[in-house]
Amino acid sequence: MKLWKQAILAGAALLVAVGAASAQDVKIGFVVKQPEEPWFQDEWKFAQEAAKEKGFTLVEIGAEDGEKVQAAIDNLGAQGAQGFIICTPDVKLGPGIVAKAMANDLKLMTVDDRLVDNAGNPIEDVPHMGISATKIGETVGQAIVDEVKKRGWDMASVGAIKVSYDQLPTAVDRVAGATSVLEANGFPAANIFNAPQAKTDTEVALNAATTVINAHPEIQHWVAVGLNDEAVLGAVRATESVGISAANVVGVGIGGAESAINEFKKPSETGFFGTVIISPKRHGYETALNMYEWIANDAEPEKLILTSGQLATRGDYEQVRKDLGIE
Ligand code: FCA
Repeated sequence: MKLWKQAILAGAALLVAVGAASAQDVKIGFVVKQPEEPWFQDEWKFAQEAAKEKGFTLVEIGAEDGEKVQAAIDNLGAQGAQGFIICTPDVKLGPGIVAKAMANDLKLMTVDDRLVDNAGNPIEDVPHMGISATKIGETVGQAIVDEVKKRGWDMASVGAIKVSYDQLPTAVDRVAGATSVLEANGFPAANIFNAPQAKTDTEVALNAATTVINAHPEIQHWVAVGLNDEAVLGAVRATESVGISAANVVGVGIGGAESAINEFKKPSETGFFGTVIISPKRHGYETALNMYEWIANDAEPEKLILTSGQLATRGDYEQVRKDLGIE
């Protein structure tokens, strides 16, 4: 009887030990397309919080192109990781990423940008967390409409710079959401000018927007939309570079990370009127936690989670960030 008891106790201790060891053995990659962008740094920061809390290792990798993505996945496999989360530089790499993950026996989740297959349809098997792109775009559009009305501008004479990045579906949905609200509120479709960007950073957006502004010297009042804060900041910088004052510009971005905060902190108001703050905590912490649960406890993550956003301006962004738990 005594022996039995001892055996059971020893077995229980062993189980506990195995459990603890496996948390330490869990290694998860977090691969992002633009490591220099504050949004992605925030995602990493919150993902590391999950790692600390659960005791696993989180490997941060920046992968700006397809080759780097391939190398990152092989590298994670060689390091003995069990899974990774990725925001890919190009959603069309989808089938290749899925194949590489399988070859390396790695679980795969995506964040922000959803992989597409060869026909351009989302790869629904891969668990994904993205933003509610259309709805967030609509919030941008409404914020602009409200501010244009407040400033008493004649809607028919306002120009809109639409900084677009059409190879990324979430970007298309975001700007389409914004322009749909502009048009529904009497904004002439003919005054919405496309400023396509080949890369999603401020400098490229600035160049694209400058072309639009130079082509329309008749326009006195400008509004600007784009897929993220960097895109809208590019448009705002473009208006500044040709001497259009902040009072004549209403740009509303999406993100709410350091790029937007720095703008709000400037001593005087700029044309960057607001941003729809999205949650790097959910996209970083929660995806990492879900991946951990999948690896350690076989709990499969939901296939699709779409997160929401909240409008913030110079006056209230600190409070909004606090409310969202992303200080
Ligand atoms: C895309 C954009 C990022 C961020 C993210 C949620 O990846 O490029 O700036 O908005 O979606």
